[in-house]
Amino acid sequence: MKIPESHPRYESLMYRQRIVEGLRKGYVAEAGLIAHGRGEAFDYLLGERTAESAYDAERAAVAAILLSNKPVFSVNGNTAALVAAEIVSLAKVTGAGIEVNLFHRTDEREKLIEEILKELGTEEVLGVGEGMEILPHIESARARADPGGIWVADTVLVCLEDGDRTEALVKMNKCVVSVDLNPLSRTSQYASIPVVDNVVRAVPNMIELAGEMLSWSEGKLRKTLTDFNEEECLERMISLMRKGF
Ligand code: PTJ
Repeated sequence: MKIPESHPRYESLMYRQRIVEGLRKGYVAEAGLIAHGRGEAFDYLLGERTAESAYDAERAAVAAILLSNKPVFSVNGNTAALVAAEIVSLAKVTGAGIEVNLFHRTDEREKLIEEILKELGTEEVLGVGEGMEILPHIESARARADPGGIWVADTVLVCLEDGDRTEALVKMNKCVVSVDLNPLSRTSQYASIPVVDNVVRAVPNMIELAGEMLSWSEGKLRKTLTDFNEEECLERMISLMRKGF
């Protein structure tokens, strides 16, 4: 479908179209359409822009990633459809690994997302095929963790997913950065750094922040991280949504 650029909701419709195309190509899950609609509703409540406290979380997330020995970014169907190129750029700037992790996992979807990430320049895409470790207390395919990736990572970026994996990863003493527009979701509630923002704004913001923060001293990065309080950040986001922007 061709969306006229003059349409007042052009951008939103374009992102919706990307999800639909991802479904047609076979790498977005059917449930990904429902998840996207839920995200759109939360984004309305934020005025479809990055709130100040979300930006603070994005800055803390970049500090955590830059301070990590082994950061890994997890990619699912919706994330691949919306921000594959941006995830690859952020991984390049920060030296992070990229791992495919799917809830509605099939070999075909996993391979298609691997191809997308490789075409964008990722040399090694983690999480694909056999030989994965299994995270404890998770019964879905989301439990898969690459023994050279998320399994041994100290910081993991997860976008648009439910909370059981975030909880398991935090219990394994990993720093979990989540990107989820719902501040009440289990993912946001359990994450070490909950970014309540649309992934299409959060990841580009983090690329820009990383460009600036790469030259920061370790002390300045540590201070940015310790100054961030996840509970306060979520309270601010919930209050913003209640009051209206
Ligand atoms: O590709 P798969 O098989 O791993 O499946 C991916 C989905 C998204 C289908 C799966 O993880 C899922 O069902 O997720 P949930 O439980 O619906 O959670 C998705 C969360 O992401 C919800 O809280 C949405 O509000 C939020 N969300 C949706 N779109 C965006 C978003 N958050 C940030 N940016 C968005 N664009």
